[in-house]
Amino acid sequence: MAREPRGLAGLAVAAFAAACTCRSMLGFCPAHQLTRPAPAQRSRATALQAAATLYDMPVSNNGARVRLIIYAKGLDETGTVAVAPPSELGGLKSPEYMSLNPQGKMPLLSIEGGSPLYESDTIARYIIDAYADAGPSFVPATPEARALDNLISRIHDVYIAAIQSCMYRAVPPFGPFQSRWEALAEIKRQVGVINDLASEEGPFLTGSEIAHSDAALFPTMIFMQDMLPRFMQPGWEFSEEEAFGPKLARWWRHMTSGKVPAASKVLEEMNSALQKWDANGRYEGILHAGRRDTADPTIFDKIISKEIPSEVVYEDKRCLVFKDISPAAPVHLLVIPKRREGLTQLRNAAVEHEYILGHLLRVAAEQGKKAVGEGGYRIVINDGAEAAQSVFHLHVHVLGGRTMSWPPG
Ligand SMILES: N[C@@H](CCC(=O)N[C@@H](CS)C(=O)NCC(=O)O)C(=O)O
Repeated sequence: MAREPRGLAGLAVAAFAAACTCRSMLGFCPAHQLTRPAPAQRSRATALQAAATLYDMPVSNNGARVRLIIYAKGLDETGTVAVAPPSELGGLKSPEYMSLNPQGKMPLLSIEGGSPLYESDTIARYIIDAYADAGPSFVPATPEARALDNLISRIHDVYIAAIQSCMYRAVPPFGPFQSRWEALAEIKRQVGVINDLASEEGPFLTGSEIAHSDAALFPTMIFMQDMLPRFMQPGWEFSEEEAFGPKLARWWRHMTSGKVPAASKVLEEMNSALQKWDANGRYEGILHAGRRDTADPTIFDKIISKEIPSEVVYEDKRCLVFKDISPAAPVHLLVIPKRREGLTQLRNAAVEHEYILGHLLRVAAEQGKKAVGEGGYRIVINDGAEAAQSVFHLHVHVLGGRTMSWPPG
């Protein structure tokens, strides 16, 4: 049943809006930055007690999933559910917050007289259930549509939200992915999976009525429309139609048309927080977005694209191994990354290159063993012209088939 209005809407909204402007809103801050405000400054929204308080910040897509449902059901306007920043509880990693949500993440729903809830999926389902009579139900009408709703939400949670940090975090891992590029490609693939599943008729993902999966996916798509274009490069051109697929592009247009006021509100909240991320240089250091490999192409690009023929002995999605055209030993292979990612030289190596450096060495070892059998082989990486590096695209030499001297010349 919908709860009685408590008239706290103004306070709750004011607390949340004030939070939009504070520095801690500009990123997912470490706990020590989220200092507890003095009691006099604290919002009265929680003190005056709505039936529940959602602790969240505008930029949080996981929280926006719950906010969208709260807004569509009018629970904020009636003061039934207040929305407040985690700083009201001392910040995400404060003992008070952690005692309510041991994950130390947003969103958190504190329920008057009840146990706190965390994890956006659980909170969203609770709100849908507890306030079933307020506004749209968010529950599709048929078992098939409900199964589709659950499936889309789950794909979003397990395969997209889990790796979304590849779009905005400086360093890996991005969920199970060490490579930003591979994580981005996976996000794109999973968006395609959801596009294939989405209702043909629309305008929502499961049909004519808004459902939980719309609330789950929409905020993450706000991230995507803001962030994916930053990663544009040949072979990764961004357009809504191309990146989202035809059904999701049509759904996106509907959700952003103004015809779904709760979606418009979430869009505005998230976009204004994302603009601040941008203004604060969030993407400047991010590989493939603000920080790109702008060094000149080398002959290896043409070898990778097969414009120039080479004797390839091994290839996978990350690297190419081919015979050196002026061999310095009976066995002389070059192992190179297919994506240079700024690795013109080894000295540019950063945490985000660990996945490819490890991969190159493992493949070099495999190919070295294969080429020399029981004999020894030497791995060489020349860093800089003084060290005899001639092509400025990182490459690992595998040398063998003769006795080597030490030290190398
Ligand atoms: N699986 C969780 C994920 C929650 C999550 O990662 N929240 C982010 C904001 S969208 C957060 O609190 N990040 C801050 C941190 O991890 O310190 C959910 O769906 O609620």
